[in-house]
Amino acid sequence: MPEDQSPVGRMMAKLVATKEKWAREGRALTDHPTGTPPDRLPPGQHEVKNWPVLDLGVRPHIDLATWSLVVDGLVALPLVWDWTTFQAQPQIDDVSDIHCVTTWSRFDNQWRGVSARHLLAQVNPLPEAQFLVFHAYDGYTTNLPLSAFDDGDVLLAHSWNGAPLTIEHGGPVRVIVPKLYFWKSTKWINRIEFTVEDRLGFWEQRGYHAFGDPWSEQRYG
Ligand SMILES: Nc1nc2c(c(=O)[nH]1)N[C@H]1C(S)=C(S)[C@@H](COP(=O)(O)O)O[C@H]1N2
Ligand SMILES: [Mo]
Repeated sequence: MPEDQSPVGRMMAKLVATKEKWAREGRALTDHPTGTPPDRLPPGQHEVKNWPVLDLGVRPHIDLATWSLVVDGLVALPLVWDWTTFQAQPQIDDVSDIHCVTTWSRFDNQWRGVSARHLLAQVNPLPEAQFLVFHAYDGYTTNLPLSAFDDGDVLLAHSWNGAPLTIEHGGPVRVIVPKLYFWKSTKWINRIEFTVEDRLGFWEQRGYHAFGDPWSEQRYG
């Protein structure tokens, strides 16, 4: 095809050349290194390499000798685990991404701990149990459907990237719910309560979404 030398033709050629250059350079794909599908980042999020700390400002120091996890409410077999009993449970490793409602995401976090499904098998939720409330040592609470907790990538994590979780990130044990915004991933967990109704947690009472799916941007409301 002969080159169109009209003003519009020259402008189009320049535009196409620019777009071709961008495509070669991977313009606007800078958040996605080679091998990372662009759809790994939910809408409105950007990738960070550090790990920001967000909480209510109270970071409880919990002695492992007195640490405990209570699981109660609508379950057939309520339990209390001390540290030794918690450590004696089967352990899983899972790698997942963090999506914080404040728009940062952090890829490839390596968690180790006790899976939610193992916990569910120990307590045997009653048929009327539809939701959970996590309670933490700092007074924080958050809610989610039992169906979201009953997932292969949900765990009670004590380690991150091969080292014990630091206090600021929720050690000795925090919940990890990778498919929901990170405010659902309760730090310093000490009680999991099974409920019939969806009882809103700390941020949910203050306007955050009851469910919090990052892929449909359920940030508020
Ligand atoms: N116990 C407790 N868990 C908590 C919070 C909190 O204040 N207390 N903040 C939540 C919020 S809003 C976020 S974004 C994440 C932050 O976790 P990080 O500090 O490890 O990044 O923890 C969540 N879990
Ligand atoms: Mo948050």
